[in-house]
Amino acid sequence: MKRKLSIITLFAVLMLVFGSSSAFAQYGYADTWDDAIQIYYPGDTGGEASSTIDGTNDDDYYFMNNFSGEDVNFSLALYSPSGVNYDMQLIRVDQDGNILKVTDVYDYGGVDAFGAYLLSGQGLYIRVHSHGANDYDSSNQYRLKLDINDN
Ligand SMILES: [Ca+2]
Ligand SMILES: [Ca+2]
Repeated sequence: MKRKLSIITLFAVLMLVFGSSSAFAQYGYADTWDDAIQIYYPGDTGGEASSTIDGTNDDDYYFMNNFSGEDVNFSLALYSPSGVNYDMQLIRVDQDGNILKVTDVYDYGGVDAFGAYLLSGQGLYIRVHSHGANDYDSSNQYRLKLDINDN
């Protein structure tokens, strides 16, 4: 377990180094795990976030924290701005930060949707990223919507 943690820490440090290099300096919002915007705590009924993707290397990380909650059935929907296509990657982790599962959400085009359970003791990173080389728009925001469904 210690070894896994240190690999993840190294990964985070590498992401920080890349995130702070000049090529990506203009991004600066939720670019790494450490900067993830938390959109869910146990007991929340839903959440929403919006921002821009400024380039093909710009990532925006969000986080659902269910470390102390009950199992929840959730739905995510990502609405890309008109004319561009963004996708979601989901990274499920345990309380020690170990990666349990990585899921690339199927690309439906301008609106992607995904539903699943987030078990008690788990967290979920949501990485919003561009689909293709020309899929970014620093002027118009995407919208990420989280719904918590009745179990
Ligand atoms: Ca970003
Ligand atoms: Ca998409």
